[in-house]
Amino acid sequence: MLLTRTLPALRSTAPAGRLYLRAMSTSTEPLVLSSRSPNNSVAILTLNRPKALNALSSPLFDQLNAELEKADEDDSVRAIVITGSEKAFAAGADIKEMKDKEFAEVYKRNFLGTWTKIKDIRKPIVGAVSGFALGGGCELAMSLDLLICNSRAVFAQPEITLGIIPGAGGTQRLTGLIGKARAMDMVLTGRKIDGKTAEAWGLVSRCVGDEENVVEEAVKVGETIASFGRVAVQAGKEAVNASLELPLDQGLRLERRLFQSLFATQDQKEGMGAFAEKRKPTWGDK
Ligand code: CO8
Repeated sequence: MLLTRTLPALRSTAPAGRLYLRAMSTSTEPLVLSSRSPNNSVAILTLNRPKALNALSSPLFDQLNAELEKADEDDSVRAIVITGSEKAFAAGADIKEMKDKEFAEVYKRNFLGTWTKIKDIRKPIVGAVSGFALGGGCELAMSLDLLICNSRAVFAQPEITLGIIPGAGGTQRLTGLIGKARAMDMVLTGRKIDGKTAEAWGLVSRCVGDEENVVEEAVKVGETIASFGRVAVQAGKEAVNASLELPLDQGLRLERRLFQSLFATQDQKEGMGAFAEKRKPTWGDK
């Protein structure tokens, strides 16, 4: 009886990627856990404030940024996965940290401004979302390159219920991804949507079923990306992200220049040569 009562509680705070983690979380552990995929090519960063449903406090975000920069500089890492627990990817910015702040202070200190650093990471980042991705949690997810969720995922921008609006992409990226009508619905009513709906609306790349482990799926995606040449992968990420910022003619010009510049790489010779010789390419990342 005791076991059946405690098991769901254990499940709900377990890291979504527990298969890959070296240790379970305790209060003395870092706010972001770092581990690797079995073949070492994918860095897995797990948000680790399970009791606060991974609320994104400033110290947590600072650690996340530091781990991302470390992974970006580490040549053995070719892709990054960010995940949370089964119950919560992240339930938003830390409301308790924010609630007494004043305009002048948050403006002068650019409160939460460091959230945009994630844009500077050159390696692809795959998000693995289970449970709540609310407010800043949904915005963090949307700032990643590719999102995998499960059917237990819940996405929402509930800021309106707190007397504020989204501040890190919940009106901008969200509208680009799901369109104005649905974005207005989510931003102005705080409507929650599940993983399947998020997939149907184009908020995530893939929604896996309950029987599948979302982190395993994300790592598989990361390992697929990791199996390709890093220069082309970086160029692909840069070109797709540029489409969010540039008018079409400029975006197409940038895409064409990046495409043409890849003919200066050994990997282009290797990739096309291997195809012609019917063999597997060996990427040199140059
Ligand atoms: N901040 C701080 N603590 C939180 C947060 C949060 N966002 N979410 C949950 N917690 C804490 C709870 O306070 C609680 O702590 P305690 O045990 O000490 O009381 C613990 O996590 C567990 O939460 P609940 O008991 O509420 O768990 P439930 O399963 O009953 O409910 C919910 C889960 C539905 C997720 C509920 O906790 C909830 O509604 N949370 C708040 C969600 C929310 O409103 N998020 C948006 C926050 S605002 C925001 O993200 C703005 C981002 C702007 C970024 C700008 C960058 C420039």
